[in-house]
Amino acid sequence: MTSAPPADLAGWRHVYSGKVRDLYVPADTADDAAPAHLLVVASDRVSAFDHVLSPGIPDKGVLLTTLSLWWFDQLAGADGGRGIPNHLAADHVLAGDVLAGDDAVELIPDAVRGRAMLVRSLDMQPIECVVRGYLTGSGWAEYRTSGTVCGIPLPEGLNDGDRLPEPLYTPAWKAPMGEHDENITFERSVEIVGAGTATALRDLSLEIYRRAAAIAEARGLILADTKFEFGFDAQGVLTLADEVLTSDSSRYWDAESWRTGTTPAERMASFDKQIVRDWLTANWDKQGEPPALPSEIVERTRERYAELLRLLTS
Ligand code: Q0Q
Repeated sequence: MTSAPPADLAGWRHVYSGKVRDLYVPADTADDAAPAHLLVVASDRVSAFDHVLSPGIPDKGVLLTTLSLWWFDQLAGADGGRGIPNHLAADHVLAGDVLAGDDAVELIPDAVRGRAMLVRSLDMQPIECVVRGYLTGSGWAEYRTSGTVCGIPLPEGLNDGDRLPEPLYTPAWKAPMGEHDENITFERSVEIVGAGTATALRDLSLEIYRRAAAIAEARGLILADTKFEFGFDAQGVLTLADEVLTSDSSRYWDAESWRTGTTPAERMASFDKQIVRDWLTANWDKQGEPPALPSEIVERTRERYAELLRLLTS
């Protein structure tokens, strides 16, 4: 289980840790240089309410990375060549090979095989591209008080878990590492990245959501909401980056439960951290450090991650 600190990886230098992932550059990268490739490593760490929880979820890193890789492939292979370009290095080779242009960088080390992505280094855009197909979470909280989501007016009379009339693009400005992202309007995103890029981010995000939601629906799942990150590659192509459509970046519900359930909890039988969030809400006053997760919650969460992967990819 990898809730341990970032691994020492031969050929790579650890440069940053988020709550649940660690970022590496090739070991011989000069401090002021921009490498051609990066290694994004997913841990078994799980976070909720801005805290990294203990213990980690066994195999979470592998389960979520496997799902991300599957989605990148699904989205890249669209009909008629309208695939979504992504940041994965060519054919995502395994350890033992070498990569042209990076001085024979040792590729994905055995220690993180299965939970690491070898990616092309992009000029990342400071916009978290959130798409909401259903009303829940922070969107439901805002709607209850103001009838809007991220300032966008919605019809009256919607309930928690309801499908929105149309998928909503609700961007956030990516604050410096460790600070909170800030919900912004599309117009504000234009001010930050320019009209062309802001429009491309919106249109790509809505297109990817629609394609992914249709794929999920065909497998009995609802993609309630998700978030994407993009960057420009060396050829100036806006490219899908980060992780994609995992339980850490998305909410998935069981479609049958959503149709037949009578309470929000029944309707929104999640495949993400909701089990953890619900347990913490019932067992922690949100003050100080959160309590350790009981083994039953850890195992149920692991099972949901594994079930989501099975439902989508098998
Ligand atoms: C990049 N991150 C995420 C992160 C903490 C990863 C920088 N292709 C790329 C990517 C990607 N993905 C990034 N930068 C340049 N090119 C991704 C948010 C944060 C740990 C791991 N940070």
